[in-house]
Amino acid sequence: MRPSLSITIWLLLIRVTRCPRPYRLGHEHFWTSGTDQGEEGTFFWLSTGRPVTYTNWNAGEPNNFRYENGEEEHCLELWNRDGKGLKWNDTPCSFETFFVCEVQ
Ligand SMILES: [Ca+2]
Ligand SMILES: [Ca+2]
Repeated sequence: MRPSLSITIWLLLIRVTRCPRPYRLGHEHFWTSGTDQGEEGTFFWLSTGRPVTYTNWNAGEPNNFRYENGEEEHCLELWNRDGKGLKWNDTPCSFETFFVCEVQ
């Protein structure tokens, strides 16, 4: 059973407010819905099915890094890699981090 949006946001806020790291959001990594799982190097938004047209990659990204277990990077995250702000990185889809909610 999936939690409702209000419960999901509430759980996110609890997690965010309990973490003392930079941004006071608890972490330096945040998921977006971007992925290139369909075709390597061609990113689209899972949330809309539309292609990614604007980009804001960290230097050297996307690099589709391959890990020892064979996993490659196919999911798009925001990453404050150099402490200068959140930019994009492709990372393993199994990576556990925070997500961002869009409220309309
Ligand atoms: Ca990839
Ligand atoms: Ca990467």
